[in-house]
Amino acid sequence: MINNDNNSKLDMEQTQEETDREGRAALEALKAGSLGDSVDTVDPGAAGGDYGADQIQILEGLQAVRKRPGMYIGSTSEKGLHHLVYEIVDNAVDEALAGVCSHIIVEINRDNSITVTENGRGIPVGINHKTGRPAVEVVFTVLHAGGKFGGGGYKVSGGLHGVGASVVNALSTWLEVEISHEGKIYKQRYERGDVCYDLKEAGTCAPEKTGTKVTFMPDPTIFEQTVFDFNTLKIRLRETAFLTKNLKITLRDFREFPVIERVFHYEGGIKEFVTYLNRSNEALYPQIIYCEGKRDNVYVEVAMQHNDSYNESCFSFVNNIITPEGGTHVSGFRSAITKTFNNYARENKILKEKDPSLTGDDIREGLTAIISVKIEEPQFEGQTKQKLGNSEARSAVDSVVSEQLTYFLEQNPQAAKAICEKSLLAQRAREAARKARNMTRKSALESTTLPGKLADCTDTNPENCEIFIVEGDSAGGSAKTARSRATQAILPLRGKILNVEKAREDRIYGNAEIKAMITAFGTGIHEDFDISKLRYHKIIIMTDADVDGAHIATLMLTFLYRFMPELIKQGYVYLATPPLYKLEKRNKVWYAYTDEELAGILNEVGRDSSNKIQRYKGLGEMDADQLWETTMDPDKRVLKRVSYDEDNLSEINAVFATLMGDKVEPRREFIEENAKYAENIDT
Ligand code: TTJ
Repeated sequence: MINNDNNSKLDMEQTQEETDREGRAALEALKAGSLGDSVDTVDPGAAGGDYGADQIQILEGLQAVRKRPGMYIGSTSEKGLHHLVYEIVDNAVDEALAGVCSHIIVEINRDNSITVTENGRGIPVGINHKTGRPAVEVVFTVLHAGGKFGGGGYKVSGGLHGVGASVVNALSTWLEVEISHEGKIYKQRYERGDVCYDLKEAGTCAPEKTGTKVTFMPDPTIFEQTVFDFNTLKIRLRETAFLTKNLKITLRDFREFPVIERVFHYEGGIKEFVTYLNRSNEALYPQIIYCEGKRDNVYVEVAMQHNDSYNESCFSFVNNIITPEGGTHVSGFRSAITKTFNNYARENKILKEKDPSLTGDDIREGLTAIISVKIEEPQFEGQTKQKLGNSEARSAVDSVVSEQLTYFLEQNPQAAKAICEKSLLAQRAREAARKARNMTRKSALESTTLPGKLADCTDTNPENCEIFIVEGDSAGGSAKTARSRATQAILPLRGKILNVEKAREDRIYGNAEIKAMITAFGTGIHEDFDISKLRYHKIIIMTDADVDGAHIATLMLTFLYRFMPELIKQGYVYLATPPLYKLEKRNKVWYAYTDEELAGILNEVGRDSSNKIQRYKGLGEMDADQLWETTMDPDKRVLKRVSYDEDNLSEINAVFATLMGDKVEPRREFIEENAKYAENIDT
């Protein structure tokens, strides 16, 4: 494949065919890349399981973990399964942070076990005096022993992380650890957390070699499923590498032939993270602003750069763990940049005396930033314990950023001017948006007048209600005829909706299709968003099973993600799956939703000339009865729930920017990377 800069002009030109291919591949890649989808039958109550006092037993050691795995790793879903890997890797990253480990290798073995190898000091093999057992055995068999003995360092103690290697051991059918130390290799094996044999010498190695290797097999009787996802690990390990500059992380998948290998190694750390996040946007200035320092035992690192979009993409981390709800470190960052830019703008007469100050929102328009703090004893607050509470983190970030950003602006007047000018435009646009929004609120949100095109349902209990967002007036007509009037509402959209990735708020509020959706949902948006006002508990995007349909679905998801992310996060958003084929044979009818399914049906009924196969190109080709039967009937349809994992926020954000932005090359790269998942629909 040709890949050089001289060709980039040519690459920008795309044929219609390529654009079409992309449309569909993009939605599939979006699903594969970060927005998971799952099938309708989700029972949120099933995971819990209540237990009364009489059932509470005193459990010893690791048996407690096996009895209540969710308490230690959050869940036994795919997410919990992957936590096992992060738990082991985090121990190795701690070594890297201590400056004694430079390379971590994570391998998915053919049998779906995981091997983590690192070149740190090696877990101590000497006898731990409290227990009389080798320290390594204590690490793997005693709950909350943690991985470290003495010596400060920034340990992870928030959320679900830092529960310790013993939890991984307890939830594995077997686990083996090998430590290289002073020319010897020490080894121990455990099964379901129990020691199989005492720590033994199992070979020799070069005398200067040190390190730890852990291999574990997740227990299939604990987890819903035990197949590791390469992509999930890739996203997380790439992030870990960005957050730990100079650490090299290699990920290999031995289940594939040839073996897949990815290496993540960033000398620039979070500076490169910002470059990566901005890869699909035009930067406003070439520099990455970087601030680093230590105050009050809080180590602060911030990297940022504005792009020419209107979205803010700031991500914060505490001890390498993402904090989706922010906290004191983020408020310190925000107050520092608001203060510093206003000071600069006033001093340089960009803001006149009478001008109102820039708001934080104005300054953060188009800002991509990583805020990373390391702190010895992080305190997490809030309902989900994800919000940093330490007040010293606020003052530390504020101080480091104020000081170094002031210096940067003085040294880089062109970048400073570009940011101030963008912020001023944002200020004006925001004023216009406020007016537009107030109009929207008056004409639509505050009044009870629902959009004219909405065919609402009669039931008023949102839990029972669903709304189909349907592509095109004609399919909308069939859907209105087909629907179950009591609980199903239909909102037809004309043509493609506005790409919110490329528009400022004032234009967005002026868009009729978007206004109709906002009013129909009932929740409002942004700071006015109130999920308790949601009028339907299922928002179902129903588009043609072709390239345009996929593009419209992606536009819809982009709008929802940017304006009402909570709807996706809480699982209210679904994709309908209309069939691709109809097969008629001797007055009987089958519908197939994939090529494989069609092949399966044909194998069953026989391939002969009495088969009448119809390939559906759009919803419009089905009459109301067919549409009901195949796509809308709650008893027969398949819905895909769109969801995302907050741990992957930065990736999801960049994915939308990539899919909906102007740059062709990053989009092509993204789709190619996820092509494995996309190719089967690209026919
Ligand atoms: C503790 O202080 C003395 C030197 O060794 C320190 C230590 O614990 N090092 C250590 C732990 N290196 N590597 C680990 C480790 C690596 C993996 C992959 C998994 C676990 C549980 C620990």
